[in-house]
Parts: sequence; structure tokens; C-alpha cells
Amino acid sequence: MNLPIDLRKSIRNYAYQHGFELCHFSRPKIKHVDRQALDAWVDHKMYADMAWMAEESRLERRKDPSTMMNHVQTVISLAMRHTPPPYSLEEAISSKRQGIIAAYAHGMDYHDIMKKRLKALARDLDLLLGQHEQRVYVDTAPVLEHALAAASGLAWQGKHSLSIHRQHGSWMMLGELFTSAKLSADQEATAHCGRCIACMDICPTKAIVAPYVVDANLCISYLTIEYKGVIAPKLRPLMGNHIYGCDDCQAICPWNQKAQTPDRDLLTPHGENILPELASLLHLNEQAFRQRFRKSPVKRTGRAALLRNVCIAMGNSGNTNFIPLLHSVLDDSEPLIRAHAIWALAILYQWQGMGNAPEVFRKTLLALKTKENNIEVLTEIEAVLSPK
Ligand code: B12
Ligand code: SF4
Ligand code: SF4
Repeated sequence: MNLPIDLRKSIRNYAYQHGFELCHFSRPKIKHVDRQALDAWVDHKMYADMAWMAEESRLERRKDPSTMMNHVQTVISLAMRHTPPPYSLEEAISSKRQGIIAAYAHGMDYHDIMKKRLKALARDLDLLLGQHEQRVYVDTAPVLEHALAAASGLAWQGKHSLSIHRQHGSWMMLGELFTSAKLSADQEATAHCGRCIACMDICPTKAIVAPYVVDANLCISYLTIEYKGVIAPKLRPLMGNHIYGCDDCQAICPWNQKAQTPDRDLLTPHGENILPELASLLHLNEQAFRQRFRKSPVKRTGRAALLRNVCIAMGNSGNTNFIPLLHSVLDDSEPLIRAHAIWALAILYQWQGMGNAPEVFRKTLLALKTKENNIEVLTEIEAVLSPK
């Protein structure tokens, strides 16, 4: 069915009522240049351990959204804004006591909220247009969300690869509603990065390897959220006090300096998660972790990986008050935490001017070595006892 243009106005109104600030329309097509760029990204293994990003069938669906649903005619791209970080980047990265959780994770998990809102919008569309085929997607589906957002005019893709809106900046999350109704498409977005490369310059790990291309292997967001293993020693010092995600490339972006705090933030930021005290996190046992982050996206990362990040942030802080705390997790049941606590202690002892491993720490490590059977923890012990 071909539908009149002003129906889009009604749909936008519904979208707004459901908590979406932006609602734009495009055909279910990905441009050749985006398909090629996706292939190149996969060929260069920039997806790191996120194997699903390279799975053949999912890759094909990413490149051709029309294969996601029979009879799809229109993709409705939607954005839900969230509150920007309520602190400056300098203030956050210079703290010696606190860790940084990315702004989108200061409140509730957007996946849950956005899915509910998209389904409610789909019900409205059935009432408006008559019962028809629809599907909703948020984040995890094989949908190239940035490319569709750009095609629909919702936002352009910045050099940090994120979607930016002229007025709202990039502090927003994306979702899509695929429908069999043929609604007129909006005009493609125009880009406004110009000659700026501030995001590429500020990135602590130089993960934006070329304009529009992020190598996940290097990105702190990937390392702290998605990656569950031992973090490469050379990357640890670059992670600073980022303990969940990273907003540096967005915080520096000139388009975000003009962005207003949204009137309503359905993710409702929670004070506890805004620059949390590192010390308050290191002693969370499994139950306390689940309780503390039960509504937050942080729960998806799990206790072991979060506390691994906390250990790294403590090591990077130069705050030697953390030494006793780190000693107390050397017998944690999670090898990941033990391994990174050893690294952090070695760094903090250096800050104290006690060389690589002062005598008391050496004795502790020698004792640990006799009972440790995890190879990764043993590697960390060796790196301190016999540095190369
Ligand atoms: C995998 C993934 C990640 C990975 C990889 C990131 C990446 N850039 O690929 C990791 C874990 C690192 C990550 C991190 C983050 N993510 Co993420 N992530 C995704 C996910 C699931 C897929 C992205 C993807 O397809 N990557 C593959 C690459 C090839 O795609 P691409 O980056 O869009 O690349 C395009 C460009 O390179 C373009 N291109 C190439 N050359 C050129 C040249 C020109 C001129 C142009 C215009 C374009 C262009 O072509 C490519 C294909 O379209 C999406 C959700 C989704 N389903 O889309 C969320 C998503 C992108 N993430 C999101 C967020 C919020 C983040 C973080 C900000 C979280 C945080 N605060 O820590 C960081 C930001 C890091 C960054 N700078 O990208 C949001 C972005 C919202 C927004 N405003 O844009 C999304 C859309 C989730 C959502 N539903 O809201 N993420
Ligand atoms: S999220 Fe952080 S590490 Fe990743 S590209 Fe942006 S600034 Fe770099
Ligand atoms: S910091 Fe500059 S280059 Fe990067 S996304 Fe923003 S405007 Fe574009």
C-alpha cells in the first residue's frame, strides 16, 4: 500500500508520545559504499571477539535489510535521547578515586525500554494503518543502524562512526521499526563534520583508525563492556579510569557542546552510577553486584569483567590508598580479578617509589604462586616477579 505523506506526521506524534525524539523514514536499502565499508571492517577483523558481527548469514542481512522481514517497504528509524554526562571530561578523567561509566548506562537498560516503546508504537501503527506486518529491532539484530539512520535523514554519521543530529548531538540511542506499509522516504542526512578530527585526536587508544572506522580491538567501550578476557598489558594504562564504556569521542564533539539535556530521559539516570567511587565497587560480591546493577546495562558485562576494569582504573589512578583494597581481592574466586589486581598493585607500588615489586608484595606473590593454578594469573605474577 502507498500511503499519503501526512500519515508520517501522525506516526511522528505517536513516536514522540512513546518517548522517541526523532522518527524518520527510509527504504530498506543499504548503499553500496556502506556495504563495502562493512565488508572491509570485517575483513580486517575489526570486530575483535564479536564473532556474530562476521557470521555470514547475519552479515548478508546487515547489508540487505529487505531480507529481515517479508514484504518490508519502509524502515522507520527512531532515536531516544539520554542525558549527557553531568560532568566535564577533564573532571572525570582526572579523578583519582572515581571510575567513569558511560552516560547511556547511568540509568536503566535502554534495550528493555526501547523494545517496549517500539512495540507500543507498532500497536499504534496497526490501529492507524490497519493490521499489517511489522518488526522492531534494537541494537543486537543484524541491522546497520547508523547507515539506516543516515539514509532516513535522522542523523549523519560522524567520524567517530556515531550518529549525530544537528540539534541534539549524538547522546541518543537508535532503534528501528520495519513495516510492510509504504510510507514516503525522508531525505538522506547531510554530513557536518567538515575538517574537524577532534574525536580521532582525543581517543585514548587511537581506536578511530580512519575517519568513520572504529577498530573494536582498541576501543575502550569494547574492552570494558564486550570483552570478557585478560586485557592486553599495553592497553591497560590507556584505559585510565573508564570502567564501563567510553564517551571521550562524543564528549569532545562540537555538536555535543550545543546539545541540550532532554526534557525527559526515560532511562532515568541514577546518581550511584555517575562517577562511582572505585572502592565501593571492588567489594561487590555476586549478589551485591546483581542487586546494584539489576536495572542497568552494566549487569550484562558481569561482575568479573567490571571488577577487572575497576582494578585497572585503580592501578591507573596513582592513588596508593587503594593498595590494601587490592590486596584483599588477591584471593577472589574470579581469576580475572586476581590477575588484574596483581597488575594494579605492581603499578601502585611503582608510584610509591618502591620499584617493581617491594619485598612484602614479592612475598605475597611467591605465596600466591604456590597455590595458583590459573595460567593467566600465573603470567601476571611472573610479569611482576621477573619483568622482561
Ligand atoms: C558493534 C557495535 C559496537 C562496537 C563497534 C563499534 C563500531 N563503530 O562499529 C563497540 C563495542 C566498539 C561499540 C562501542 C560503542 N557503541 Co556500539 N554498537 C555496535 C552495533 C551493535 C553495530 C555497529 C556496526 O554495525 N559496526 C560495524 C561498522 C562497519 O559499522 P559502522 O561503524 O556503522 O561503519 C560504517 C562507517 O564506517 C561507514 N563508512 C565508511 N566509510 C565512510 C565514509 C563516509 C564519508 C561515511 C559517511 C561513512 C563511511 O560505513 C560503515 C557501514 O555503514 C550498533 C547497533 C547496530 N545494530 O547497528 C551499536 C551502536 C552503534 N553503539 C552505540 C553506542 C552508544 C556505542 C558507544 C557510544 C557506547 C559507549 N558509550 O561506550 C560506543 C562508541 C564507540 C564508537 N566510537 O563507535 C549506539 C550508537 C548511537 C549513536 N548515537 O550513534 C548503537 C547504534 C546502538 C544503539 N542501538 O543505539 N559498539
Ligand atoms: S569510545 Fe573511547 S576508545 Fe572508543 S573510539 Fe571513542 S574515544 Fe576511542
Ligand atoms: S568530533 Fe568532529 S569529526 Fe568527530 S564526529 Fe564530532 S564533528 Fe565529526
